[in-house]
Amino acid sequence: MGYTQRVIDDLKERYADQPEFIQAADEVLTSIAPAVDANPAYEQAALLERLVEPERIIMFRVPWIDDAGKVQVNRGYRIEFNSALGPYKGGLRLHPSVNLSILKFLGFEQIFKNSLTTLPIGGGKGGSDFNPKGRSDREVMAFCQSFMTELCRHIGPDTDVPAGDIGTGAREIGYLFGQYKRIRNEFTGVLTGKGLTWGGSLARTEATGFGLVYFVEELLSERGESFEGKRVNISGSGNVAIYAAEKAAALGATVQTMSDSTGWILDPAGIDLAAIHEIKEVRRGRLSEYAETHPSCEYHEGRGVWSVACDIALPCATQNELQIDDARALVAAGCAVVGEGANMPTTREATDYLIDQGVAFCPGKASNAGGVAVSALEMSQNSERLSWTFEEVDAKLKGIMVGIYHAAADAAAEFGHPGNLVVGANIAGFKKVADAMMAQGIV
Ligand code: NDP
Ligand code: 2IT
Repeated sequence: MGYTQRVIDDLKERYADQPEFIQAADEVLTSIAPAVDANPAYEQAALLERLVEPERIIMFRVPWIDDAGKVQVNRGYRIEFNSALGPYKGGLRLHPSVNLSILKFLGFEQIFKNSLTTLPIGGGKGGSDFNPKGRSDREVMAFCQSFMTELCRHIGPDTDVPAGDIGTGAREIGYLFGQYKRIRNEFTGVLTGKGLTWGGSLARTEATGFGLVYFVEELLSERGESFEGKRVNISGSGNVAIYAAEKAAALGATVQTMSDSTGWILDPAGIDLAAIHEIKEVRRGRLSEYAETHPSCEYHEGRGVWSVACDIALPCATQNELQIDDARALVAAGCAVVGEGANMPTTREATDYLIDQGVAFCPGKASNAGGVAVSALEMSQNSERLSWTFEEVDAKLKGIMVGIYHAAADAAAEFGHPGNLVVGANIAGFKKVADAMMAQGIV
């Protein structure tokens, strides 16, 4: 049995209770096996055994007081996974489903994603099982202050730089930043996704969604195609989904669907994105409100965006939301491209099926890297105490996404899987991290 397979088997036994982490690690390790087996020095240095083990996991209690005066207790986490390429970098997820398995999968993916950006950032992730939904601003602030009171001992602009993810947006980053500054007495770029008047980067809000569309646009242009006239189905209606929809529509596509955790909408005429912005970003409401004011739209409870025929599918909500039956329905209806905006939204079975059927599949660690890439640009701007224009940041973002597409496509071809961007992204991301870890000794 080869070295890579032994590490996978050991991991499956050791972390049998962490299915999402095993899913992510198994996919990466399986696809980098040819690159690993070509270099026996990796095994001597136990490179893979070190790669799959976080450098540090911080777990802590987060007590706070709700509006009724009751003490609430949540669990807080930060996974400092790998610092070979730079300070740990990655978002904070606030969602009741958060646990160690989900954060380890996200932190592990982040290592390779951040490597692909070409920018100097290591991989990390964190969050809490706190649910911001339905909480008042004061409750969210109380939670964020308590969370940061502990987290601030472990992070810093040259150590670990968190950002947003599901449930963590501009409001939460503001409260977290305020508390860090108060305790540490430092105004530094310790978080990204900050407000534009206090150190945030222009285009960070748009970056993940825009970046996803730039990545798919490059793939299409290699085939002599574009977004013009394409039917695009999107899942989710949060930060990533909204700006993916905006850019796809700007490039001439019709965005037909969006969803939230309650239901989904189909508007064949093209979704009115100003209305979505108002409902989801301003009022923090439900998508069902869209249907009330848009008679051309259908609203359905539950899940279902992948049952609608489309040319391009962009899953932008959460992990394992595009499953084998969805993949079969998409292929049967002629979908040619799946671009992941979320992290690991497609199950392994569905991914393999889509690739097998000739669908151009863009894995999230490549296609959603635009968010963290602009976060790294925010760090640069904070270090030089300057702000770049929207156009400057957007142009850099586009260049980075086009570069990631070609790095993944080239690595796929080099290792005998032309067109397989899963293999290509994993190998291209891995090689840089592996080189750095080998150079830095046994740490
Ligand atoms: P948001 O919290 O802004 O939006 C998440 C969206 O997905 C919401 O519409 C939410 O519905 C829906 N959703 C979340 N969880 C579930 C669930 N369990 N079932 C059904 N729907 C769900 O998060 P983001 O847009 O920031 O993140 C979306 C995805 O993109 C995540 O996988 C994240 O890790 C990934 N990502 C985010 C980046 C960023 O910069 N923000 C960068 C790269 C990847 P509802 O409104 O009902 O909560
Ligand atoms: O999954 C991700 O890449 C993010 N949530 C963004 C991380 C970041 O540091 O901007």
